Formats: sequence, C-alpha cells, structure tokens
Amino acid sequence: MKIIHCADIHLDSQMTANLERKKARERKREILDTFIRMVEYADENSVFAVIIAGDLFDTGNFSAGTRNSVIDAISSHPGIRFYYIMGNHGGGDSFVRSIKELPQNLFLFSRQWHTFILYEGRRSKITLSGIELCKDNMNTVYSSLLLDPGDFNIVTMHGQITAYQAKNSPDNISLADLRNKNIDYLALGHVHEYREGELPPRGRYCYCGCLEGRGFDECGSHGFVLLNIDEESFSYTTQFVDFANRHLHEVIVDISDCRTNTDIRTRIARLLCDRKIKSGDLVKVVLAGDIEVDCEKNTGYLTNQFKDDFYYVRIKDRTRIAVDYSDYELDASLKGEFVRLVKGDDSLSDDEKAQIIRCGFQALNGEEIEL
Ligand SMILES: [Mn+2]
Repeated sequence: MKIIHCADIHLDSQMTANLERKKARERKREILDTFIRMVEYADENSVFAVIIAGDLFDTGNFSAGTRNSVIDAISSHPGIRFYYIMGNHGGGDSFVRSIKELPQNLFLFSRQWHTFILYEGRRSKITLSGIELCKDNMNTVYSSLLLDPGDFNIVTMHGQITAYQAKNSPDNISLADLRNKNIDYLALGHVHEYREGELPPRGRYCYCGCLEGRGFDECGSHGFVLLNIDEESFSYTTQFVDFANRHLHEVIVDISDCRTNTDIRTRIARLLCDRKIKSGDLVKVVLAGDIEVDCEKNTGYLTNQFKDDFYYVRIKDRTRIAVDYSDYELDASLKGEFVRLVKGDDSLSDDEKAQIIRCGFQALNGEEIEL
C-alpha cells in the first residue's frame, strides 16, 4: 500500500517578499500546480491515500479559485483517499467551512483522536489516527491515544516536536510522550523542511516539509514522502520525493581577494556553475569576506549580470572593509589626509570609519557611491 505524506503547502501565499507582482502571481499559481501535479502522481503510481498534515492554505483568506481547484483535484480522483488535518494557520478551518458538500474521499480529523482503517487483513490492520491540537486537548492527547500493538499504526499531527511535554502550548508535540504508543510512522506537519528520526521502540517520526520553497529561508529540496507498506509483513519503506517545480539557493561567495567587478563576477559565475543551479531557480548570492577599501564592487551592476540567467537573483553584500591605515600614514595626498581625518574621529566605530573611507574613495575616483 502506497501512501503520500505531505504538509505545509501554504496555498495562496502572497510570494511578494522577493518577487515583483507578475512573478509573485506566477509563483503562487505554481504552488497550486505542484499540489495538483502531486495528486496526478498519486493517481499514476496507485497511491491509496494522501495525508495532508496541516497548513494546506497559508491563511484563511484564500481565493475561491484556489479552493475550487483543490476540491476538483480531490473529487476527480475518487480512488484516492485524502486525510486532512487542519494545522495552525487558520486556513484549514475556513477551507472546510467554505465547502458546500465534502467530497466523499476527503476525510477530516477533529479535536479528538480519530482512527481510520486503511487496510484490514485477517489478523491485523493498517490504521491512520490523527488529532488537531488545541488548548483543551493538549494535556490529555497522549494518554488518550490507544493503538493495538498488532497493527501497523500511522499517526498524524501538526506542531513542533519537543523533547519534553510543553504543557503550555498546543503548538508543541512531546515526542517523549509518544514513545511506547505502538506508533510505526508519525506523519508530522509544521516544519517546512524534510526531517526524520526515531520514535522508539518501533517507529519513526517524519516532517515531510513543504512542496515548494517560498523564500530563502526555505532553500533546498522540497516535496513529499512516499510510504510503501507491505500488507502481509508490515515491512515498509519511506522515500522523500523532491517534487518542487523550482528550488531556492543561497550561495556564499568569499570575495576577499577580488579587486574589481569583473573579478567578483567571475568568482560568482564559477560558484553558480559548480553548484549546477538550474536556470529556472531562485538564487541569493551572499558576498562575504574582508575586502580592500578601494575594491571596486557594485551590487547593482553584478545583479544585472546574472538576472537573466535565473528566475530571480538577489545579491546581498555582507563583506567587511579592511582598511590598512599604515598605507596612508605618510601619504601626503588628499586621500591620505582624508583617511587620517576619519581615523582620528573618536565618535565613529571601526565599521563606520571603513564605510566612510570607502564612500570617500568612490567619490574621489568619480565612481557611483554604493553603501
Ligand atoms: Mn506551515
């Protein structure tokens, strides 16, 4: 039996943090397309059930078009069962309330444990249990979970796992309290990257992460987890399927020994090539290192050099300026006088002095001043 575990799709995220309006709209549509593509993948691969472990929508404020596309994707695949836990972003509740007629293959969880039987053999079953955490159930949720040790038990929840039971928040899930509960696979939502680990004595917990990275805090692979359980032996495999249409990358480029924009451009280009970043992806280049005060560096120019190579490029300057004051001690020129004047100003920090000297040099050289 194949089961897809997905979560945190955050449909209708605005996507305007990095992208201009047109691309933000396009990217928003792509997240929905990836969800629909996942349902088609489920169909083509004979997947029995899809677990959506929360945060299907970004907020309760989603468009009717997105809602209808989700309902269509579900109801046009009646052979696949969808199990939906609402999560903590408020969108789930309004999604369910806005549906006039629930598709017959969409199953919901509530604030009490509910167990669905996915497969019933002669002696044992494959079960899926889930609950929506809230203030009222957060202290009883662990003691009220009862699973048969002879069954293969999947449990789904949405929240942040902690090593201990944090009694004061329904956003937390105590892993320690889920031990010895006969759980084989704990399908979690909330953390936006793939993560998994042991749940003793016999299970594993897993965050599948979101389907598409949305910002540079969601770099790397994104997709869902495919579980494949043998109904006879209950042996199973899990596979993370990288399914995102585009990926986000943060690339740190040390430009300490670069002196010109051409040097920097070459350095960035080489690193991006080494990383084999696809042209459809989004890239944040972070310039790092200690640069000489007269290093020619124009992030606007550099961004322009790469902007057509990728879907989106941002260059972030985190370099520090290294001023060697001894170079100017005996310099009789205007530059030397300027450096000595700034150096002697006790009201400035070392970083401020370096920035001022850099701007002054750019002005003296007739260059564009860039902070
Ligand atoms: Mn989320």
